Amino acid sequence: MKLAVVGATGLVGSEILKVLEERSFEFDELYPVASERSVGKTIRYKGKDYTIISMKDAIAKKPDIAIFSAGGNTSLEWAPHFAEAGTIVIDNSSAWRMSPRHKLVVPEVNGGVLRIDDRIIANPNCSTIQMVLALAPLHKRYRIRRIVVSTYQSVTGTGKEAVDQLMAERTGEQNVKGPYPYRIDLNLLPQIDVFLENGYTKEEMKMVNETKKIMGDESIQLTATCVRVPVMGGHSEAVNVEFEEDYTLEEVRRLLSDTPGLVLQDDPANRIYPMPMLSQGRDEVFVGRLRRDESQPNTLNMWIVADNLRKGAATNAVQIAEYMLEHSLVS
Ligand code: 2RA
Repeated sequence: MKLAVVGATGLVGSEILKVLEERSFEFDELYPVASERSVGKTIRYKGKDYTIISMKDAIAKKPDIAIFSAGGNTSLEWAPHFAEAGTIVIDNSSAWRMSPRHKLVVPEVNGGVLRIDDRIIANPNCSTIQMVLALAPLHKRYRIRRIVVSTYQSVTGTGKEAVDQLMAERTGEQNVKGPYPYRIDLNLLPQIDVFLENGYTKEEMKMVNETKKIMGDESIQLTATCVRVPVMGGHSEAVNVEFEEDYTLEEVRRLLSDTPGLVLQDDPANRIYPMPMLSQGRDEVFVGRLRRDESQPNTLNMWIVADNLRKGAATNAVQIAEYMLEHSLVS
């Protein structure tokens, strides 16, 4: 099995390599791919140096699977060339997520949609992944009518330059230049990605549209407010979810506890609840602060936290690759 990692030197690309190593993902050849300026440099994997190669060289090697984390434009330009060579592309960008011809997958939720002829598979947005993993078992049992979500998203979601901006501001540097238009330390930004005509940001509409596609239910109503906060360990989300049917908190706890990949951290009396610093470096999605919304029937409040670089990106992408291999979908 030949594996390419495209964008191997980026924040998510590096996490993909870390996850592959931790999960002892088996392959015969590993091709790290990055921009021309990185070609010829090396990355270290399991104590061995691997030379970074160009896109063209990687395509020529006809990898079985290529995990992309190189941005939407790069994916739009190069993923089809890998696919034509027979490679299964698992792409972390938003380029293919809402394409009707491409699958958008969280393996534990809708892995069953994957087929042997899938060539470009989209990895959902990090803030979507953690929410749908927690909501899928509840949707199956009670049918979701409407979701109201507010997110508190780590600077790692923007990338290395954002982390550098936060750290520089935190050490007292003045007039720090970085991807954010304002200071992020001791501040928060009610904007992630660009604003659209309807007043929402692209990030907020990703949550609306991707959730419906992954859950396979266009009837789910969803509104989102996505906020950037000066946090490192992961994304947090306050979710208010209205069901068609009523529920009991006891059954909700059991359904969540029984879901692979979910960890219930819900003992407020002892200050046990999910926090980004507890999720950093972990692959699970953490759920807590479960309580009935007493302002309207059949409605539940939840707090959902996950490392956006792990389950929100690298781990979910690797799990899609594992799913394809485990179900003999790699020809
Ligand atoms: C963010 N979800 O957090 C977006 C992209 N990673 O910035």
